[in-house]
Order: sequence, then C-alpha cells, then structure tokens
Amino acid sequence: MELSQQTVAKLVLLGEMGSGKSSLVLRYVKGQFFDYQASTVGAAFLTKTLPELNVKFEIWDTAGQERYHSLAPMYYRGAAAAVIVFDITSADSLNRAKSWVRELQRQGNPNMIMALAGNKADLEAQRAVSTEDAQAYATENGLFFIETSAKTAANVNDLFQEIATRLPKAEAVPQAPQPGIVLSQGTQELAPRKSVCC
Ligand SMILES: Nc1nc2c(ncn2[C@@H]2O[C@H](COP(=O)(O)OP(=O)(O)OP(=O)(O)O)[C@@H](O)[C@H]2O)c(=O)[nH]1
Ligand SMILES: [Mg+2]
Repeated sequence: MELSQQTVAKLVLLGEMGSGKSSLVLRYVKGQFFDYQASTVGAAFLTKTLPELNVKFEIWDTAGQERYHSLAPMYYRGAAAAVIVFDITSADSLNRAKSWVRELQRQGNPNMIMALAGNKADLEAQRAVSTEDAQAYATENGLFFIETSAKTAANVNDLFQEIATRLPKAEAVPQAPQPGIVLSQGTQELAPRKSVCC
C-alpha cells in the first residue's frame, strides 16, 4: 500500500443500551452532548477525517437494544476498529461489553483493533466498576482501555486518536494464518482475500 494513500477504517460502536455510544460519537464528530439523547434504532452512520494521520473513519453507531441490532459492520474484514462501550456506573454493562468482546474474538478479524471505553467517568460518585478491574480485563484480552465522558469530553478525542494511530500498524502486521493455509516465513500474501460476506 502506498504510504500516501488514505486509510479508510470502519469503526463500530457496540455496547449496552444507554452506555453512551451515540453520545461519544456525537461528542467526537460534532462536539455536542445532549442530556436526553434518543436511543438509537438500527444504526447511525457518521464519518470523521483526520487529515494529519490520513485516516478516514466510517463510524457505525449501533443500537444497544437487541431487537434493533445491525451487526453488518462487525463482519467487515478490512481495516476496522470496534469500540466496546460500558457505563462505569453499571457492572451489568461491563458484562455485556465482555460478551461483545467474546463475539468479536470469535469473528477473528486480524485487522480489527478493539478498544474498551468505560464511559460516564464524570459520574465518579456512582462508580460500580473500578478502573483497575476494567484495565486488568482489557490487558488480559489485548484491548486498549480508556475511561471517557461524553458529557465533559474527557478522553473522547484520545480514544479515537489512539485507534487512528494504531490503524496503519495493524495493516502492516502480517495477517494471522487462517485455518488450512500455511504461510511460510517471508512470504507475502499477494492475492486479494476473498470475502464470503458483505
Ligand atoms: N453523565 C453522563 N451521561 C452520559 C454520558 N454519555 C451519555 N450519557 C447519557 O446517557 C444516556 C444514554 O446515552 P446514549 O448516547 O443514547 O447511549 P447509547 O449507548 O447510544 O444507547 P442506545 O442507542 O439505546 O444503545 C443519555 O441520556 C446521555 O445523555 C456521559 O459521559 N456522562
Ligand atoms: Mg445510541
């Protein structure tokens, strides 16, 4: 890939209903926050370009409510990232986040960068998940972890910026061998990978 070529990366937000997925995206893309943010139906699509890193994010903000799930973005196999969001005031929301992580690990996209965002960090008095516990879980599972507040904007830019800086590196790493395919050392896969999906 030419170094000058723009990296277009799909980024999907997953997590329990009300954890703040839409609020994080809205804060990041538009610099806005609403105390009464409408629950997402299906999925919302937004883009954000980072000229300094030559990255364009195509952001899929999914619905936390099961009946509205739109999972298509998860199955994309190119440069991609997933932000799994939980609410630091809800231990249940961390459990839901963990089940999303397991699902993504099962998908096994070697290009996917996964981040765990502990959102609503402004609600320290109601905290139900300790930073240490969430960090330990993230480290065990190879996730990048950060606590955010869509309300105060704390760490919101950093979350997406960190993902953006990891993208080119993720692309440069040789792809993990798929079952049934043996890649000898030093050999590059030249043929485009065929996708069975979308
Ligand atoms: N205090 C505080 N409230 C937040 C924060 N982020 C989101 N909220 C509030 O939490 C509620 C839910 O936020 P949403 O962004 O709609 O959550 P969501 O994950 O998109 O929810 P679904 O679309 O239903 O899956 C809204 O009332 C937001 O104002 C935050 O960082 N701090
Ligand atoms: Mg939403």
